[in-house]
This record gives sequence, structure tokens and C-alpha cells, in this order.
Amino acid sequence: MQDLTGLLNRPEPLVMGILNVTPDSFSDGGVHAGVDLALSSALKMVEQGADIIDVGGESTRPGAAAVSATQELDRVIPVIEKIKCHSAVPISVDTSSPEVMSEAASVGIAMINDVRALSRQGAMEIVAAHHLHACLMHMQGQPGSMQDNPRYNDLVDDINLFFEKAVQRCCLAGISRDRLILDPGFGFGKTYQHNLTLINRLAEFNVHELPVMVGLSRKSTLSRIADDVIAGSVGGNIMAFLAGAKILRVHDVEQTLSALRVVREILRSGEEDEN
Ligand code: 8Y4
Repeated sequence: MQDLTGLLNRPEPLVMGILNVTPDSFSDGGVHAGVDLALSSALKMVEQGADIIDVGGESTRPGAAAVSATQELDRVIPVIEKIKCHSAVPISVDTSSPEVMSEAASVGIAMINDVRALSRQGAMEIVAAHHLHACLMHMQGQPGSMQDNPRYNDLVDDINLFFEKAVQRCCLAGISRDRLILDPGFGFGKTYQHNLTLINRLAEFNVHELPVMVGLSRKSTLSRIADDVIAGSVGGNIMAFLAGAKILRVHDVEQTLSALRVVREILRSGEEDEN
């Protein structure tokens, strides 16, 4: 088990680099070529300053085919093992499958990033037993249909109620509260307007006094606004940081860190002006 407590207590946000190991991303030349390509992508993000690498083998895009736990294990476990041979970077696993959680925990990871918030049978117990950190993400509906007319009473209040219940369930299952991270799930059962509201009102998710994570990177709400989706994502992530986001899940580690450094230096200099 890798502990993120120290990293989470730093003043600066954590940048989580996205490593997709779905066949469409890393499978042009057989299994070994796939693992090597994934490794070099992970090491590049680490060099660029990523604090965590999020390894995912299930695509949650609308219309994506369901994957079996076996398929997901075959994709994810060899990549985790390979990264661990070459780097001490904390690893997060993007999965909803208890089988994958369990195998990954045995290999040694820091956290589970679950877009289904540990809702599958046995998931919470695995996180508890291995003292893993876990990101509980909000999603309305299921990946295949979540974007057909999502509706809320009050978006932020509804998500906060979901967080309240999910945190309570996790604590009852034996997970320490301080292992939990909350994510409002940008793009998961949200309209364009909902997604913008999430960023505008992001600070309201701080009421739980748990770290807030966001995944804005390259998503369609942002590419609809900006032709340059990388620059657009960096802008969204800066706003999220200013609203208190603690973990930024991104494809573009270098660009995100450059922008964060500038904003943090300006903030630091402003505090100095007060003296
Ligand atoms: C281009 C690239 C367009 C990627 C869309 C996407 C989140 C997440 C995803 C998130 C947390 C994605 C696994 C969707 N999004 N986990 N995972 N929060 N915690 N789409 O927002 O990146 S996958």
C-alpha cells in the first residue's frame, strides 16, 4: 500500500496523470508492445511532475463495450507491475470491479478511482482491508444512457447528498474517513450547463472537509467552448484549483503544472505584498 496522506497535506494540488490502457489506446503491436507504450507514457508524465498515475482499463464513454473483469485485469495488472519496476510514483486504479481492486491492491497501489463510488458488491470491503485511498465519484445514471436528459432538483445539493450517503456507507464498511476523496463527476450525467455550474460552485463540495478531485481534462463541455482543448482544460483546472480542488486528473501534466506554478507564484507574491 502506498500512502497519499503526506501528499494530500501539501499546500499545492496533486496532479494525477491519466493512463488509459484500453485497446484503442495501447494495442497496435500485441500485449508486450502495449505494456511498453503504457510504461513510457507513465514515465513521461512522472518526469513532467505527475504526483499520481491513474491506470484505467474500462472505457466509460457512452457506447463503449462492457469489459469483463478478466479483460480488465489482463490490461491493467501488467502495466501496474511494470510501472512499479521503474518508478515509486503512487498508482491509482480507475476501476469499478472488486476483482480488479483486489488484484491491484495485492500488487501494491495507493488508491481506487471508482466512477461508480464503490457501489459494486465487496468493493468497499477491499478498500477497507487494504487501507486504500478511494475517490468516490458522482454519476447520474449509467454510462450508456447518462447523457439523455440528465435532471437535478439542485445540482450541487443533490451531489452533496450523494456524497454524504456514500461517505457514511464507506465508514460503516470500515474505511477510514480520511482515506476518502470526493469528485462531482464532470460529464457523468450532466448537461453542458450542469458542467459549468459544477466549476462555478465547486467550493460548495468542501463542506465535507474531504479532498475534492476533478476530471475536466479534454472533455466535450470544454472542447465545445475552446478549439484548443488542452489550453481550455488548463483554464478549467486553474478555476477548480482556486475553488479548492485538491487533485486534478489530467492528460496534459506539463501544461497543467506550468499554469499552476504561475498562479501559485502570483498568489504567494500577493501574500508577501501584505507585509
Ligand atoms: C477525452 C478524453 C474526452 C477523455 C473525454 C474523456 C473522470 C474519471 C473519467 C472524472 C474521476 C474521460 C475515470 C472520462 N473521468 N474519474 N474517469 N473523475 N474521478 N473522458 O471526471 O476522461 S473517464
